[in-house]
Amino acid sequence: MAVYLPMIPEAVITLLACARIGAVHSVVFGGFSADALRSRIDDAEAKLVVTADGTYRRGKPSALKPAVDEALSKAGHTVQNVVVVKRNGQDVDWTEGRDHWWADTVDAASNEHTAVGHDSEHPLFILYTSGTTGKPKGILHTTGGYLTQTAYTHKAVFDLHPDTDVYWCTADVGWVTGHSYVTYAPLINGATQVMYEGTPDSPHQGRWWEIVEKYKVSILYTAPTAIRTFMKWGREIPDKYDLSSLRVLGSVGEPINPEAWMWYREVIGGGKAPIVDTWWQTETGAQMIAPLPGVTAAKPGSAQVPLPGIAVDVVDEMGESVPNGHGGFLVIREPWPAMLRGIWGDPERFKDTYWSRFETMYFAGDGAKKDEDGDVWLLGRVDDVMNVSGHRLSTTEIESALVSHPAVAEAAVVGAADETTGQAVVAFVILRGDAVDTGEDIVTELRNHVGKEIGPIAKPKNILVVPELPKTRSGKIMRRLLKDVAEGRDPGDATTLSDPTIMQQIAASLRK
Ligand code: 7RM
Repeated sequence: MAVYLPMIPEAVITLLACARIGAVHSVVFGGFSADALRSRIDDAEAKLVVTADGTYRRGKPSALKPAVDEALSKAGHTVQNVVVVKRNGQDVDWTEGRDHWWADTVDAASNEHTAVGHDSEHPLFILYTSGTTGKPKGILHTTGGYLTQTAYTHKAVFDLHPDTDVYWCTADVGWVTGHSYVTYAPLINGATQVMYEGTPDSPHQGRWWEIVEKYKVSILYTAPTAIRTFMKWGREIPDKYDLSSLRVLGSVGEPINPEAWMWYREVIGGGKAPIVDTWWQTETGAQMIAPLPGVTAAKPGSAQVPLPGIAVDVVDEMGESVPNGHGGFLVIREPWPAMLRGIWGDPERFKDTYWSRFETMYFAGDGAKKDEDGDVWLLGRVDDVMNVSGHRLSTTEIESALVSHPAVAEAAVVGAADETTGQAVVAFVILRGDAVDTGEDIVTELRNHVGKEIGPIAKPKNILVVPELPKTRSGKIMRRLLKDVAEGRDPGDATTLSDPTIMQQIAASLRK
């Protein structure tokens, strides 16, 4: 069953209703196109689509139903019914017999329903995630283990006290975080939670902090990209609100650089709320590496320790465990409850992607290092690891160095092919609003700054000042597109960007 909904309670209700009867759901993020929706409907052979007439974006109505109509306009699909939530009241086209209003369907149903019992390995959902090829992978999760690990980690990692906490995870239900930590875990644990449909800058840039103050949010779970955006907007904005209810702050989705970590802790957490940097993936289903608040002594920038029972390791090219102080590939040596059970309809790809790089180990696709204490530091996807003159350099490490300079708001680094050095470091930076772009001077200063922070080898060959960075709708920087620009190619497919015009903006600013 395909779900194409905005962040409204009906999204959570629909997922839980599926679980109750044993129907497999496949949520397609509301920002994805009609084509993306159709290919996911086809891949899973969905019979039903649940959608809404539309949603609101920055206070203005924004349609959803037309994309469903377009996706189903070409014959050959498996969909029999479409259920439509009336959300923004806009006009919709209607296919008699196929389309049904949510209110008509739900109001006519009985208030009583006995949950259908299932085997713990009964499929719960499929969620598509991008891989190294163009075709997204349908990650399959089942019921018992997935629910056990999401519920346990939610309670332990956020120190959840359901009777007193107000929990807010800002992830959209279209991503795995919105499945595990908005839909399933909080409801299993009886948490009181905030669900927010809007954007952080509408009607004003203090919106999130206004919500925290109003509902006395005590646990906030969000992504580093959001934190860096707030840093860019300035601390005057959160400083206007009473954030004293916050007691645990979570981070997920990408490495959090120490500067953003410190800002999150000081400005949002009042210098006292512990930060839990949680590493996990769509594939792992639930958190795998994270400090435990009140237990683990915090280290800004490190996800730190595997959760109890999780056998994480860092290995070298040969699959040998590396000693402390060394880097390599992140693997998981033993099965875990919420692990993916396969790629929908493609067992070969499942084996190739996760199980063929190292024998008997799950390969996560991430680079990592163990520090002298054995704590784990995530270094980004291994395809983001550069090799410059035989030196291994992490994009994340250089980005972090750039962002530690007061003039830089955000940075993305790519390794561009280079005749002499193999790869060369190319950095794209957004300057802070109050920093003046002095052209050459700032570039020289930033190169020297990286040289000082990491070493001369890490100095970017080129630093390009840009107005924005290309990001996916879940906030991950699309380095592939930046690599195209850095290597002088026309950037390829940019349709999964949250703002497809960004590549043109970058091109225009480089021409200047
Ligand atoms: C939950 C989620 C997974 C990829 C993963 C990493 C990166 C996620 C962290 C992180 C460093 C973190 N699922 N990633 N969390 N990197 N520190 N705390 O994001 O399937 O969409 O992405 O995200 O590269 O492999 S996901």
